[in-house]
Amino acid sequence: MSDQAQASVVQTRREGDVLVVSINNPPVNALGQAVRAGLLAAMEQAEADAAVRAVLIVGEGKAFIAGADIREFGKPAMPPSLPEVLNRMEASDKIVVAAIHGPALGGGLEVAMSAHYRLALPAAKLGLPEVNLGLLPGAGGTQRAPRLMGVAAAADLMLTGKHLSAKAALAAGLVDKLVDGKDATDATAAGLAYTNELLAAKTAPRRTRDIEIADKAAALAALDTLAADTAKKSRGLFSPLKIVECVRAAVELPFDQGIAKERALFVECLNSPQRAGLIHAFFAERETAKIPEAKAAAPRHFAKIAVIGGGTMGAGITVSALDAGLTVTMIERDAESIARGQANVEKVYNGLIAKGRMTEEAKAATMARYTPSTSYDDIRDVDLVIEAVFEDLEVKKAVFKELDRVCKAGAVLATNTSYLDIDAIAAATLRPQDVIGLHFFSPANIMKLLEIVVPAKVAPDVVTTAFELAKRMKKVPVRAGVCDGFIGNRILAVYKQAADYIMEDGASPYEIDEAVRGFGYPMGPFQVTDLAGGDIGWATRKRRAATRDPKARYVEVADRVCERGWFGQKTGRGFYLYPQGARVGQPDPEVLAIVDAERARKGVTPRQFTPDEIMRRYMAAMVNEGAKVVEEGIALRPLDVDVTFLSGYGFPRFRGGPMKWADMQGLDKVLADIREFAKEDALFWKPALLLEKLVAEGRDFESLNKAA
Ligand code: 3H9
Repeated sequence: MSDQAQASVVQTRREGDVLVVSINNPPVNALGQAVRAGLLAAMEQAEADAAVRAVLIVGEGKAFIAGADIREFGKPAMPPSLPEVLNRMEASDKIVVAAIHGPALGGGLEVAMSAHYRLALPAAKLGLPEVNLGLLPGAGGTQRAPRLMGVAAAADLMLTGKHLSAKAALAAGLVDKLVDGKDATDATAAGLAYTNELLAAKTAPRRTRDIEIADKAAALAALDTLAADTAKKSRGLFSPLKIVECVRAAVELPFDQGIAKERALFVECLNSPQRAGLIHAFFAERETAKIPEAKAAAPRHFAKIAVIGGGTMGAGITVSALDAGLTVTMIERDAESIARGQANVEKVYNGLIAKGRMTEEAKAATMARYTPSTSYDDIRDVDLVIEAVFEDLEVKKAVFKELDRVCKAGAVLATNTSYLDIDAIAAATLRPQDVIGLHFFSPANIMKLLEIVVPAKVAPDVVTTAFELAKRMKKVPVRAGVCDGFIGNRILAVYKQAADYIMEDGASPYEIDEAVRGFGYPMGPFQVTDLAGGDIGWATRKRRAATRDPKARYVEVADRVCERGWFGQKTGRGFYLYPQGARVGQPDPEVLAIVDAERARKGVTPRQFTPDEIMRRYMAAMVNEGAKVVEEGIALRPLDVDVTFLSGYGFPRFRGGPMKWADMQGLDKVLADIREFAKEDALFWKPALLLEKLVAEGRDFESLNKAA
């Protein structure tokens, strides 16, 4: 970085006795090397100038400072380090004040805690969210936060990664003063006034490092409990326990030794594969909104929408839309169904009221934007329609014919199908350019993923409208092409099949679920089947039976289970037993007997699988189909596959997604596995051409993310 670039990201100017240091590194003032160097230079300048009596630190633009520059992690360290800059800042004999008007996160809050005094504007957000990136606060945050706000509150801030409002930060002792104002200019003015007040009162520097932690014995005992709790809750995550260790060091050790301990543990986190996975997930989730249509077409205006269908899905979508501030008309076929639809919507809000997370008044205000109807004529003026009726092509086509008849020109017509041919649905209208897929995941008001499925004839501004809707609903959108199952369900069908093969070849469903949980999933595939209802997959298998390749291996265990009426949790048994409505299932010897009988019928001699062998197959199937989905353009980039699985299928976030996982294993290793498995079943384990090509060229999936 040149001196000029440094000069431009950190600017200094004199205002009377105060050196105003403003950070101007869009978009979020991340603490890249040039900013760190600029801050250090500013402190040197202040110290060298006898006329400067105080330093005021402010951020330009929307943020104060959003933290370290995450893009630098994993690359060689570039001095000066942030801890070095901040120790220098804290040690200064001139008083240092931070004025915070926006996000002060991670390293950004660490800057503020190293200043001697802090003030906040109402829009400030303060937090130490490093844990979400597989890290811990590594620039003194683990040592300074407990001194400023107490051990328990600081540990909670670091373990949850939550953001505190300005008011909450004041109450917690993180800031000294709250002032009115909205932007960087107001922060500078308020910061100058406060600094001048401090100077007038001859206030001395007040260093966070010098604060004594109260009642150390009680704090240490609480930390023992917290460590045990964290070990239980953080399921396989590396950094949470390291955070607790750092907080313990803050209590037990002198400040400088605590900082040394923090540094050592920070570097361990930095070097962990979890950090790479989590940071990949952070950027990938922001990349999926970058789509080819975005450059060409602004979204269409929408405020009024219609949801067709008031079942679980329709009601969940309605709640999402209402929560996004939209006006919703729900259509059902008769009075009874629409009453049920409305009840489904109200049930969600009543649940929130029962938990104290919503008031009756807020519910009434929200429901005022909801209109139930049994007539399509009531949606003549809506801007956007989402159809969520029974999953049947003919039923959906009939709905779209109706929509074509009544909706105004330019209305966006979306279907929530999870696998049907959207081109065929679009062809049922005279306006295929307005028809798109919006695949929500159940429960639609909670699940983050939204697959935006782009049929052949759709207009670009309908695609951007769908992305805008996702943003308004706070969903994670992924652009997908049309095929059976789109990105997620198509890949799921394949690795589920791999799980079935492993089961028939010798592992029990319980061993497979355990291996998958051991990998970091909250549940294994057979538990998921039981939760979703075995009848759903059964219906899909029957639908596909006619087109199934007769040479393809087909495992009938799930069909045998369904034939007995064992559809999972809702029927009290499925692959597991759920006595008296239990949520957690117990292994069922009768299911094992079905598995044995199927093996015997097929002449399979069962063999042992270690958890590692199970996961090698499970993941190889997932990655291979993921590569095919990218190769065919169904997903724009490998990262779109990653985000689909992270946001919609419970894939462990710390592994970054299946494609990132494959990159970290080495694509050559994954391909070698597939080739080995292909010796048993060449039809199922056919390597994706894209995978073969990348391996031949010595490239990884990430190279495709970068090139896109
Ligand atoms: C840390 O601080 C470690 C230290 O303890 C120790 C150091 C030794 N770096 O989210 P948005 C980009 S770890 C680089 O869409 P919003 C982002 O990718 C850090 N880039 O906006 C996007 O780029 P693009 C701890 C960053 O308004 C653009 O900025 N801090 C960083 O919805 C806009 O972001 C965190 O974990 C970064 N740190 O939300 C905070 N942050 O336009 C992470 C953002 O090219 N950041 N970008 O797609 C956030 O939570 C949100 O970005 C924030 C703004 C709330 C700030």
